[in-house]
Amino acid sequence: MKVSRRNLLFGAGSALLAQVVSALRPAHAQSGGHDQHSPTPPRTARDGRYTPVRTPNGWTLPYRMNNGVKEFHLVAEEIEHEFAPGSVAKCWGYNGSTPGPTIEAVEGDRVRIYVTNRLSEPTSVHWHGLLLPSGMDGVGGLTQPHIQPGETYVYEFTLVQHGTHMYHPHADEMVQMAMGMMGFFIIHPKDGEPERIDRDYAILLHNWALHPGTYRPDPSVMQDFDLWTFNSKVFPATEPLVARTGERVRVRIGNLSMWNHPIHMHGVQFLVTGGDGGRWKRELWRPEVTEIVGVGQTRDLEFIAVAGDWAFHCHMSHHTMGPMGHGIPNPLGVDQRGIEQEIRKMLPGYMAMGEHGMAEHQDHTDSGHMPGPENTLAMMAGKGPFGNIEMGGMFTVIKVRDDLAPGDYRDPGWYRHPPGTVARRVSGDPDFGSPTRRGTPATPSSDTLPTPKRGGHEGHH
Ligand SMILES: [Cu+2]
Repeated sequence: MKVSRRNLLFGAGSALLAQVVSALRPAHAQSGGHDQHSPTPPRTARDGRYTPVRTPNGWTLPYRMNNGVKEFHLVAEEIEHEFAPGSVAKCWGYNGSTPGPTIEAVEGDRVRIYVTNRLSEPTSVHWHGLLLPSGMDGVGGLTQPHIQPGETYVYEFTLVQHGTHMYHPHADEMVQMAMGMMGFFIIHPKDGEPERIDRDYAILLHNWALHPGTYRPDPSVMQDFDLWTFNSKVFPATEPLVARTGERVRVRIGNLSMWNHPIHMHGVQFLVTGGDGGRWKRELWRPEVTEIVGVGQTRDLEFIAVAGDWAFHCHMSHHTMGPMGHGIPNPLGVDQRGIEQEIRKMLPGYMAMGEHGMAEHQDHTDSGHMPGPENTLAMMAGKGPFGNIEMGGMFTVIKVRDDLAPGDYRDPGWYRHPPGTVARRVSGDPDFGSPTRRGTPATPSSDTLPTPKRGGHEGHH
């Protein structure tokens, strides 16, 4: 489901509308000059001049001002959720979506959050990482009575910190989180950002046991999940992260799944600049290309955008794939002609790993030879300008272009590479050239083999 700001405006009452419009104003206030090297004028988030967070495939919860208090209203409920076209499930979430809408506020704000329980079992909401009075911490049975079906509770506290935080139930957690109940709680620093953040994205990591042919996630699964998601979507349904060349981009990652995820970005070295503990002191920042975001953690990744189409994904290779059976024998190198059809007579939906690798699966499904089971996705479904991308799950593309207007988040299509900058075929002959191969007899030309580089590692000491 996609809820744009436009939908929100139309859906909201007029009092709310004024709030939403004023909440949107910072986006436009940010649209001025974008010279990366000009000093950032001092400004504070209290002026309303922060870059609103954008939750790809998600949305931000509108609030209402009531005597200086920001009032939000969450509704815990069952929803119909589409992971990607072809895979729909009954999930649980907030206000019609999983993840629930992003709550966004500023350090120093007083917030009042109503929580209505429209589930058929008790729930509660824990504000993960927030510093607040113990009785507002949302642990059912420990710090409050459970919110019974049909009831509404209210939480109220002052935000005394900033950073990338989350919310989720602390009642029948195993089930409620497995069903999709979670969201971001982003708090901007009251003194503003030391460097202007031009685009501020937030991606929540999750995993789901939606067995092929079924319509409800299985909460009993502990390790062997079928779907690995960015904001509850799998590639290619994940929205791209769009930026203009030279912009400072922050991607906030939160993990409420059951696995740690090494989140990997192509094209740049990003800086890890913060997380649950707010924006870190500069001495703590680290240049990385992969950052493990552990379960229950958040991390902020910042970089200056470089033109191109750059893959952005979890580096656990099974996490960039759609549903598959893991308990299958390894038939790589085995001629399987005829065997799979025989097995499928007894085991509908059986899918052997390919003889040459798994990339052939997509060719099979594309050609209609392999209809998958009902309500499930191909393992790898994405298509790019050069062919199949052979990815699914926790994968998206960072699309950086020179000519984007500030604040334009529309998908700009595929990158047009400058001439001469794309890898290209030089031969179709497997005997092409005279590559050095270990263990093969020396060729007459062996005296001309390139000398191994010396000193390549010395620089590290
Ligand atoms: Cu992963």
